[in-house]
Amino acid sequence: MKTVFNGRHGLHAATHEFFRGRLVPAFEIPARADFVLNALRERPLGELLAPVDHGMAPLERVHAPAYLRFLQGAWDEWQQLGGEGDAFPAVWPVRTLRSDVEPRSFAARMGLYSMDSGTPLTSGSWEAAYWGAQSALTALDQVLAGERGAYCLTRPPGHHAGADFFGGYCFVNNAAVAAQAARDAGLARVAILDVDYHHGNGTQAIFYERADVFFASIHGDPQTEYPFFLGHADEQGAGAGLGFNANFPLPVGVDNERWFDALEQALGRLQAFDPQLLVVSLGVDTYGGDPISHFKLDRPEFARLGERLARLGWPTLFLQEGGYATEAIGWNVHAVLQGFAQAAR
Ligand code: SP5
Ligand code: ZN
Repeated sequence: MKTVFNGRHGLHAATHEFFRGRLVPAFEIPARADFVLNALRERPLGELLAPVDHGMAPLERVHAPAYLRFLQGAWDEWQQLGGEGDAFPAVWPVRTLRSDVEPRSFAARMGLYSMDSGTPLTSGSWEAAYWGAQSALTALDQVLAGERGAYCLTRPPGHHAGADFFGGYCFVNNAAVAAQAARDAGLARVAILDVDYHHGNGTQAIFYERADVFFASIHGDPQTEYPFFLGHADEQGAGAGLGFNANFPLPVGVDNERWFDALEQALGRLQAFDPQLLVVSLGVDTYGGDPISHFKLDRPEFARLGERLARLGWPTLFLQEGGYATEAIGWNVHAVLQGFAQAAR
């Protein structure tokens, strides 16, 4: 299985994030991708490719042009404002406030276009995120050309980013960009399976009213886990999309058999949908040793996940999302991909 590697991921490098009233060392750091790359170099699963530039159009199919313009210029504006260190939002247009008027103030637009204060924006965030989406599109090209599977190694991740907001360490929704590009390439039905520990609120929202992209997610219960405000089991889609969204929230500390039960339920829904492509939002923060999450998967379970997905028989695009036990994520991701590659043969 080929890997498309976003060689510019390191341009997004936050030093700190807010946690319980203070700045703590950032969890979503460049070393994450380096550990995955090292594992793939030590025990190669296929060629390593660089991203091909597909331009802005595929991003604009998913994200609001005004939001993309904001992201592109944000660092310069922050500098002009005299911002020191990474940029954080401090005010949000909740409920009774207006979000239909884009203020001139940069501080206000940081809030308008974000969902949390836990996602530092740095000097190279836009460039890293742009090339991340290009990497996802390049990996999709491999699958569209007939490869059984492909993997996109990138950061920052994407699944929390909505059509017009960043958050949860995410800026551009790579899974949504790839799924939409697959639709635009002529595939009628695309399934997205999100196995990151956190609910993929951005991806869900982008496709919520659509019947052509099925979103299924297994994640920590939003009653207690980030992103808190989406990801409940009663969210089944709306309008034409009713019945094309399926959430499987699980309690903190859930055992692995119950996680795999939820996987079977999610896959049953996807099988009924009969997709022509499977996009996997591959977060490995479900790992027992993850510092911010509370599931217990380990190396054998990651291999089992890969094998199980291969047995579905669908062209499959893996996109890197979360996973914060930095030194373990390389081999955790490798286990999923190797499990897939061995069973896909
Ligand atoms: C893509 C992805 O996995 N995003 C996750 C965003 C989670 N943001 C909230 C982080 C809360 C940090 N909690 C620290 C707990 C330290 N014991
Ligand atoms: Zn996550």
